[in-house]
Amino acid sequence: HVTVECYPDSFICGDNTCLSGFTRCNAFENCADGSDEESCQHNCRENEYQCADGTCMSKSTWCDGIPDCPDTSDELSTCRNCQFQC
Ligand SMILES: [Ca+2]
Ligand SMILES: [Ca+2]
Repeated sequence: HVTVECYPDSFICGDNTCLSGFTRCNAFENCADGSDEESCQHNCRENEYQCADGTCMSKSTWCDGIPDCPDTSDELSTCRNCQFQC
């Protein structure tokens, strides 16, 4: 297993991947196992992600190229999937 250097503010995924602290509870699964979003105080349903401002948005609106969150946080760099165009 690779030892990853973790900073004090890092979040460690269930698979020991180290992520920057800001990836935790940003309503996007950054860990391969999604553990960074598991113990968050989300009030959203299972099929929803949470915008940075707390608004719940359906996962289908995430990274679809159209800003749906009031703060457009559904279309930030966390959109790692090339769902439509790369
Ligand atoms: Ca996350
Ligand atoms: Ca969107």
